[in-house]
Amino acid sequence: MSIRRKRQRPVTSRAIIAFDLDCFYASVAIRARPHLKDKPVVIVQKHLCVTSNYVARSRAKGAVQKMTPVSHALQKCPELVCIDGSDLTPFREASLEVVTAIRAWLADRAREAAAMSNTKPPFCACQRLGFDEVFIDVTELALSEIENGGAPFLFRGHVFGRTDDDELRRLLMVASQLSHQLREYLIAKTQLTLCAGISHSKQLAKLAVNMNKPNDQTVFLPDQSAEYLKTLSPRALQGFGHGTHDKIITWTKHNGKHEGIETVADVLQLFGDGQDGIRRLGTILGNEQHALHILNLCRGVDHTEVLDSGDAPKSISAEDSCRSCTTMEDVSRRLVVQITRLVSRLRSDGQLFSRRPRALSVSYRFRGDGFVGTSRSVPMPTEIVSVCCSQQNKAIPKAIESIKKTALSVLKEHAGVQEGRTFDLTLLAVGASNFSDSDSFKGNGLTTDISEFFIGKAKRIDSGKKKSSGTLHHSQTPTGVSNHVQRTDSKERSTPEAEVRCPICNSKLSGDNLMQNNHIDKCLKSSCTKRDKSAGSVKRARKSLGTRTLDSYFSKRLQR
Ligand code: TTP
Ligand code: MG
Repeated sequence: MSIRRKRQRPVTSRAIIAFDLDCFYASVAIRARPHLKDKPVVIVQKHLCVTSNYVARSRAKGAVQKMTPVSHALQKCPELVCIDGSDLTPFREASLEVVTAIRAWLADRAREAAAMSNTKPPFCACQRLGFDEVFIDVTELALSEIENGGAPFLFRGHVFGRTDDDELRRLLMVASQLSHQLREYLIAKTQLTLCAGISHSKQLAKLAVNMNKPNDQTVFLPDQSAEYLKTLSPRALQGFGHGTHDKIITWTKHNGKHEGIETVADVLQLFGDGQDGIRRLGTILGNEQHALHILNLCRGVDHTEVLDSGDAPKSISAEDSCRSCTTMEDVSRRLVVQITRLVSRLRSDGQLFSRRPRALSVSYRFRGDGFVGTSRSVPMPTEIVSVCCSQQNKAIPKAIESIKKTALSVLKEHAGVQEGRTFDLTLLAVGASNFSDSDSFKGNGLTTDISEFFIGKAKRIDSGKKKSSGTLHHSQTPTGVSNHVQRTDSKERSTPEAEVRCPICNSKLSGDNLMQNNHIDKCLKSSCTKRDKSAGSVKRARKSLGTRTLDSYFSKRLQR
């Protein structure tokens, strides 16, 4: 099954909602500690404030920006409550909870619309980006509400810009009503607030989301969007990341141009002269298609579709951005910690989605590489199968060892990181992707419970959508190594985690505890009796997936 795409309507008459949860990590942390509701709170990772609640933002008057050192923030606002955010588990779970609730609401609404018009339920593609952003294409649903005559033609929330297109205006009015109702539902269900942007493209919806924060929504009418975009920094455009920015700056310096690229207008000034500009930018970026996409974005043209990505993440990774890593001993130690984290997450993922990864990526960055790291993909060692599919504890040390061996050989072969060589790494990461069903491994005792089987089945339909779409870009060379260079500043942030969880007993450990005390081996031998929290979290996630997922699975089957 491929990712469902809608091409019936021109891209200029779509209705897309972008959601972004408010101060996400802080909201999740405060939800678990209601007494902190009115206190200024920051979430801390490696001595940096990765986010803060809006009380802190207003009290510290802009001094507690994201990524501010905690010491600095505390100087400005001594009453700050600092919460350690190094364990990403609660944020990951909350993110799944939100997206599951969104899907359930959309499915209900689509069923109601279908019942009224006696047609097929309209499809709303729902794409999660990172932990706290979701795009939804509500075009079909809004149209069907208009046809059913139940939708009021009124904007909900703020309106920015203008349009002379009456059909689009009506569509966005209904989309803003849907967005408002869905936000109300999510706030009631999850106690997390969120902002929404509504427009005819992902780009404009995403820009609108940030216009009125927190807990509010904005419709962006597109007629004069090109003029508005010109005044923005190009970094405000999704797709214009550090890598693109750095390459253009290097090129301008090299070519004696001193204009800089402060605004989108500057980029158009340099490359906006038709085919020549596209070719020039294509040479700089190493890809003409990407150049065309960037220039289109600068002009407010964005035809990218909302791809229904399912709930399961496309890739899972663990990374360590370190000040300096210069010895093989340190590389090995850091790899074991990251791989243990990865294995721990793959184990929970296997329980939830009945799947296993087929590709292992090893990413690294040397001092002086700026924000750009290099990533190599190789086939995942097969030992991971027993960890993900049959959940065998005793397979964990073997899998960690085997992944470490593979990662070390990638580092040696492609980055020259080996004994006797001088190097200085500032990032080491391992990731898993290219997931496939674990069906063929059911014989290993994977699923015995009937409900687990059906949830696994429903999930497998989603992962099937992804596979055949070809969105997994592991183009492997005959040696099994892909050569793409990856930006490491993507919105799917895998923020460095100070601690690691034991994949067996799930207790929190420091990297040293894991290595020096050989915790995993000890835990295996003493068949650790600590409560398996990962089993608890899987249970909770299943509960929040609820019967609706199963219902929609069955109703889809009945329609076929
Ligand atoms: P954002 O959506 O950028 O920020 P936010 O949700 O905290 O605040 P806002 O109300 O402005 O949307 O990022 C989502 C989460 O990602 C954020 O809560 C913390 C985390 N994060 C990092 O880990 N590293 C970062 O550099 C940033 C910016 C965020
Ligand atoms: Mg947010």
